[in-house]
Amino acid sequence: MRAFRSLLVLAAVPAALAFKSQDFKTCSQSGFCRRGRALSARASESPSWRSPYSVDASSIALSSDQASFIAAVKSSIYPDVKFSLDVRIHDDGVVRVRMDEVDGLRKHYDEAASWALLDEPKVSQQVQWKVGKDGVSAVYGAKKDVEVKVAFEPLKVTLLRNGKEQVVLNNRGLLHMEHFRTKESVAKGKEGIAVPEEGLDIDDDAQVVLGAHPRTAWFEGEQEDSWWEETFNSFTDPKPRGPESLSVDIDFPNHGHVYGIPQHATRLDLPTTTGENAHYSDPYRLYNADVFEYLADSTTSLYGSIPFMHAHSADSTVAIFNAVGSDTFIDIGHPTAKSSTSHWISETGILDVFIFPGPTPADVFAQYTRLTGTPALPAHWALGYHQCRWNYVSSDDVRTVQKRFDEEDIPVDVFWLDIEYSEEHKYFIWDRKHFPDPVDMIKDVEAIGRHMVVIVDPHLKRTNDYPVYKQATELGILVKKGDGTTDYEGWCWSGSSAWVDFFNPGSWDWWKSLFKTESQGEQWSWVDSTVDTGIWNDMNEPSIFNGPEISMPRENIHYGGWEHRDLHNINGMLFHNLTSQAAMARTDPPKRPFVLTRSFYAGSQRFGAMWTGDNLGTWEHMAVGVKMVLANNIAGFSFAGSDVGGFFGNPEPEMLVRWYGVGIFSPFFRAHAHIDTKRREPFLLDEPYKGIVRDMLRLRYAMLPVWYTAFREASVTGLPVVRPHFVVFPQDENGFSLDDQFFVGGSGLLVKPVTRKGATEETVYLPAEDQVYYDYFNDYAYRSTSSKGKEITVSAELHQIPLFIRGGSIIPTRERPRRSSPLMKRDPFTLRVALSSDGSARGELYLDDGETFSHQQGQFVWREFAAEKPTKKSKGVRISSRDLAAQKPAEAVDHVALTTYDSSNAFAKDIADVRVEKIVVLGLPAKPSSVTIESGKELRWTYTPGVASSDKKGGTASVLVIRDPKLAITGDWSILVQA
Ligand code: NBV
Repeated sequence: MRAFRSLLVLAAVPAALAFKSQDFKTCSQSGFCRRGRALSARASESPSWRSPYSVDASSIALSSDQASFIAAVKSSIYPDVKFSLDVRIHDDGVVRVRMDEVDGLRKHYDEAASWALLDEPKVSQQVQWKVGKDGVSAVYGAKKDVEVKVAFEPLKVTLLRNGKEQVVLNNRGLLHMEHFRTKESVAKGKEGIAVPEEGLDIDDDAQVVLGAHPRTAWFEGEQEDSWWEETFNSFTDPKPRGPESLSVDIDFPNHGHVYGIPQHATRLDLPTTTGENAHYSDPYRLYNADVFEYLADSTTSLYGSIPFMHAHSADSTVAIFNAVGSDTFIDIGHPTAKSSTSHWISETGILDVFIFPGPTPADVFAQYTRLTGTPALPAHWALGYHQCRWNYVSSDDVRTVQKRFDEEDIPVDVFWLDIEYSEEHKYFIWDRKHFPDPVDMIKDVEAIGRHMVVIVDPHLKRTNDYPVYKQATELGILVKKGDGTTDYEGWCWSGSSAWVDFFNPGSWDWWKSLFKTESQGEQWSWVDSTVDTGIWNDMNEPSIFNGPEISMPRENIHYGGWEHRDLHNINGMLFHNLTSQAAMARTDPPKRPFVLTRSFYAGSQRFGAMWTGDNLGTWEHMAVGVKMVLANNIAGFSFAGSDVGGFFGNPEPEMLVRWYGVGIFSPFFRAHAHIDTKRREPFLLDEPYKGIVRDMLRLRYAMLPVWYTAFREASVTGLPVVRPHFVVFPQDENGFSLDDQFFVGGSGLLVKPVTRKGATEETVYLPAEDQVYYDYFNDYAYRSTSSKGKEITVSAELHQIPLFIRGGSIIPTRERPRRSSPLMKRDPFTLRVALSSDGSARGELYLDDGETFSHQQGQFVWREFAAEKPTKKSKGVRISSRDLAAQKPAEAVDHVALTTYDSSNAFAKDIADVRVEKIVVLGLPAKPSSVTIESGKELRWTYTPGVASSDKKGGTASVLVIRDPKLAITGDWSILVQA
């Protein structure tokens, strides 16, 4: 009945079911992209092509501290149009290059960075620009090895390290900012330029070369291609402002790999879109879109956009962030195996590019997240398992599902409600027939520390009996049609709908007040929810069934008079941002909010989690989901996952089991399914599948300390929670294209989830280093060598996941099976000490209350475990625990640099009785003669010697198990193993 109801809604939606990838533009169907690519084609066909843009040397104005400069830029093509250039170097060496049109007919959208950035970065006081004859340059960096050069003619910005070019802007002369013009001036031919019959060309002196039969044409192409209007399918975009696109080439000489620019369903090491052997014919597109049944291998745009790209080689990592919020296409090429090119074509906006000098991946993460923010430290429970479905249809349904999990002893932390909880898709308003007791239902779920997440979509049903819509209308905060005054109306789940303009500050406090769980008097608020209810933001691209490309008409008007086209890619982030603030504003002091978003932009990592949208239940989607999560992680947004099981379709048990194997190693771990699919909660599986999934879930829960510790690190340093090989081993060329195996934080855990049907074995690449890698489950020790790394083949039957501990790591786990993560709060720890080839190891553990911000006031525990040889020649080991927080208080937690740390803070005291119950030492070279704690007291232990393989290249490691050493997890201690 419920499914039927939603199908009725679907049936009422004209185009809803038809949306397929052909409903989205390719480059050749998009005027500005055609113009951008045509420019690039003309440039590459003409050997004498030179950029028409140059800096007017006489206009250079250094700031009083000489740390930045502005200059006038002109184009030889349009001598009457003026541009300004602003170049500055931040404290941490990041270079920002801005160029805008001056005194134009209108303003280009220049606010993208202000939404993405945490705050205005500080300009370095150490840098001094030198103005020369041909350009301006600055040398900086601790070793004075970085140089930025801004060449005057043509305009070119180059970042060099040790004299070597790393990033070059306008290297190929594709920079072009279409100036604003009027139809009239164009009609009069006033702004035309003369071009020869054989096409436009520019000689070495940046002069337009006139052919024998000149005729008027445009730098943008010989015709006015989609300048004033553009039709796609049945939609016509009136483009009232005319052409205003922006093209810029950004090249990375000396870097053979580029990564990033999520979200695309493709490989991590981005394949080419240009050049003779281009892998894809269409550029990567960034235009947030709800693509129905998206392809598992494509450059088409998806739900979110992060215009941030890494370029990598064995000796350097650099990156760029192109702060633009409009539709953007990106061509990628590798003119040689060791260099990369990129060409960015955006519909609107100013040039605002940040260049990150690296030189390592870790440096780039620090530089990028200093700018756009580190991922928020999630609530601890949010790292548990999330059970979702479109839809759990009633309170009873929710209660039954929860009961079944408990009966089968399957751990779960969160139950989700999709859109059918609401009355007529008026979000916040419960369908009382099926959910008569929402608060009681939520409280039942919360009883053992579990949580509910409820969906709140951005489309508001246009009916005055919906207080949210009514108030938004009265406040005048809805997105307007192209006329700038009439509220825009579109079609979505709720039928005829309107959208709040979150760019309007007038909407912010109102939106926050809606989520208050106490009555707000006149003002409507969500009293039928709890302060711990998590929120799910879907459809925020925005998805609009009857809109162009299933979204909002580009000519719609937002606050400040900006067109939707200017800020389309930022729109979803604002909804997420405000919802996350609203969730936080429910209590004082606030709790950490949990808000999941489908649409995102650079900076979204500050507001919660994302998922990869409506994937299909296919092996290809399972595999590409891993790559997409990695791509998001290296783009600053770590809290990412894909729908386990696949959203569409009915996965067979083998596929579902493998998908759980992927899910338990995703930062965000949620199973979800379309309304038309069969129920597939893990308790419904037959044996052996059910048992395997239960074991996998228990493994996830056992490893929560590792995940939480990784999230702490991400929230402070910006290092991703899941890390591909190039991040961990930036010099190991064999790993640069690897995207089906990865490391979990800095823990030393290396995993390769199995995503192939019928697999019984997997090959795993062990990085080029002299190191031992231990199989997590059977302690087999594989040795890798520094010269070339090693490919190993391991058993990967359905119940197995290739998982290794890198020698030199200490892994803290909690091994008692529980029904939910809050029940583990006082559980003891196991430490797995995986000795490196030189007999040492280290690891970290971070703990706090998992739900408030008290950690920012020093309420937390951050420990370091170390294993070292007591003496150089010893075959034994000393294992110790020390207080990392006391050593590095300033680096301990996000957002505040603590000056001191009090190890007897209330949180630490509260868990003072939490013990280490077991220590497992892998790879000890000899049987111990004694195992004692400092006081000399002998501990209980057993030792199983290692067994060398016949080729002596590996073998099962020796295992020493120390039982119940009666040590506090918060305490300083050391254990001496003598051998
Ligand atoms: O709200 C219904 C679904 C949701 O289950 C899914 O996760 C979202 O990605 N939503 C999309 C809308 C309709 C999808 C066909």
